[in-house]
Amino acid sequence: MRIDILTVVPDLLESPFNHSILQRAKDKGLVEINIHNIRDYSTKKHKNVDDYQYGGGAGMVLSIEPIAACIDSLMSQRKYDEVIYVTPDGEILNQGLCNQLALKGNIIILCGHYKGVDERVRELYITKEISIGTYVLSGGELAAAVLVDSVVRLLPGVLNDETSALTDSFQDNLLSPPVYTRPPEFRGMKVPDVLLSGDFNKINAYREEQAIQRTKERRPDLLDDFLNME
Ligand code: 6GU
Repeated sequence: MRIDILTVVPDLLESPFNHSILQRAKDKGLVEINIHNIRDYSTKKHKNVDDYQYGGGAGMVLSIEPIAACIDSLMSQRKYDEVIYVTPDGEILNQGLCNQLALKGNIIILCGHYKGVDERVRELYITKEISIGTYVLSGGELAAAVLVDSVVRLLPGVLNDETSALTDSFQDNLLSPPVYTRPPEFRGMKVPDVLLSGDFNKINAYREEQAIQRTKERRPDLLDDFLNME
């Protein structure tokens, strides 16, 4: 998978992809992530990338020209499956959408800033608009980092244990059960006996029951979907 991210604050995307699972995915050649500074595509004297909005009102708007120049350049080099704009008025990201995006080859992600981008950018290039939740961030960069992380970890070969993404919270519409490691007892708090029993049928039954219990308590909205799936 190849991901090209367009931003006016490339520094914000310096670190998130250089550690842990994402770094390993890059090292293995499973994903290539390129950050593009929209400012590099400005033809203005002071490399401006934004302007006042027509009709008045507070806040600057990202101009279409430098964004178009950057996207046109990328599109002249290869075909893209999606051009995603991360924006608070997009479709809310969930595991199902992550799974779909993990099947794509090349994607562009455009990060908004200030009051957003000129509407014509959306009309001309954008194929999908994604929000990471019902709250406002200062810009799209942190949302893009969340999106990339949640998708890249699903690419085959990224996680060590191929089953481990399958047992993630949400993959079956259930939250994950509690987990424990050594020691078996800490300040009188014991690991549940069943997990030490070595009986895998019992352990699996315990985990499913705990997952359902947890989902019932914390996310009853998910449980309805789980029960409809069974
Ligand atoms: Cl994608 N962008 C911004 N600026 N705020 C958000 C968001 C995106 N998703 C949730 N809040």
